[in-house]
Amino acid sequence: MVQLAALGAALCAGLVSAGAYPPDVVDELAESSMPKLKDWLAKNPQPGCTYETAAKRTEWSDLSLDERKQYTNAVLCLQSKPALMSSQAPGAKSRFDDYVVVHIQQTPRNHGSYWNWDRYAKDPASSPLFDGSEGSMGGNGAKVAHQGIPIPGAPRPYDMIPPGDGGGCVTTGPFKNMTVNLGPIAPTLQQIPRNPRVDGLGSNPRCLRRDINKHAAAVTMANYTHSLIRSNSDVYWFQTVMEGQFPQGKWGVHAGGHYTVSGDPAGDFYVSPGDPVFWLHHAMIDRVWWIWQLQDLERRLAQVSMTRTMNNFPPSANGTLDDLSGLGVLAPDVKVRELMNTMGGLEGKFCYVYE
Ligand SMILES: *[C@@H]1O[C@H](CO)[C@@H](O)[C@H](O)[C@H]1NC(C)=O
Ligand SMILES: *[C@@H]1O[C@H](CO)[C@@H](O)[C@H](O)[C@H]1NC(C)=O
Ligand SMILES: *[C@@H]1O[C@H](CO)[C@@H](O)[C@H](O)[C@H]1NC(C)=O
Ligand SMILES: [Cu+2]
Repeated sequence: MVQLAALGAALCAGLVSAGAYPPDVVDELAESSMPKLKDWLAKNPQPGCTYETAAKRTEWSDLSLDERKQYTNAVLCLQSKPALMSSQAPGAKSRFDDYVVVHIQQTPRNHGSYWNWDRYAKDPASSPLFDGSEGSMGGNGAKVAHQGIPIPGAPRPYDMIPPGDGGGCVTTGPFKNMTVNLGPIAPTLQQIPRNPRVDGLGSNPRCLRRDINKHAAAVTMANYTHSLIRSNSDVYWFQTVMEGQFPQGKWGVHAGGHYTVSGDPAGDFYVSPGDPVFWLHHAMIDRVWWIWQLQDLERRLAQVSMTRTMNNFPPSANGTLDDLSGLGVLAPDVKVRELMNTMGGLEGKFCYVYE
């Protein structure tokens, strides 16, 4: 019903043609898991949040044109506000950049709308997300010759994602005039000017580049996401398969989504949030995690694994639910457990479902 209503709204806005995106297997799994969520809520009432009052996070192409423009205008607004972190990161020129700084600083140890990968996986460059229209998140980059994206540690032919048809500056859509300030740190394009600081936090103004890539998008089709959710009951394996098992030639849906955008900074492991579409990709990551939790909320709502450092380097203690997670000067530290419950975390400030 929810999907029908959303499709109806999009149809009335003249955005998508009837049946353009019928529910995929992951959407069906999410829909059929709602009774589990309602049962759990009945047994575990949450502070300040009920199924009826929960906000609904809506897929990009299910938003009306106006709603999409509100979203991209909000991003442009963040990009017009002064930075709070420019003393520690001279390259941070806006409030948007502040979030990129936090990600750069936290990469070695650890997001409204989302992007349902499957909808656009076959032809991402022509999709409502990247077609360059005013209702998109901006278009592909201009075509420039470049190599593909190397995947270190993967066997041939999975060691290189072939290039797409872009690679140059984005010239269409809401972010056509956007300036990228921070990074690069781990660029996947060769022509990116170097940052004046080794930590990537210096000022390095340049255009937003993309290389919308259908080869990477192919591993984000719904059957991959469905298998990820259904075949991994342990959070360690769920996380490991999601992030990719490169030595086995499996890119994973996480890397798949990042490299669907590619370019600069989206293709840069550290600086990727500097491309506004990062946030929609990571909202989908959150949605997939949420659907995974819904399969067994009693056990999965509060399951974490792995240590506090990436690949346990340098060696560190196991992460716990009481570890603090923060956004530097942007938000106070909170316990990880509060961030894992979308139905009442942070005393009910987190209260949302995905549709
Ligand atoms: C593009 O960016 C430049 C530099 O930030 C600015 O001066 C100009 O007004 C912008 N143009 C548009 C159409 O936003
Ligand atoms: C998903 O489907 C494609 C073909 O449509 C197939 O090549 C691929 O192996 C499938 N992936 C999984 C994880 O089932
Ligand atoms: C850390 O987690 C691993 C995997 O769950 C477990 O085997 C190990 O005993 C834990 N280490 C400590 C010190 O608790
Ligand atoms: Cu990511």
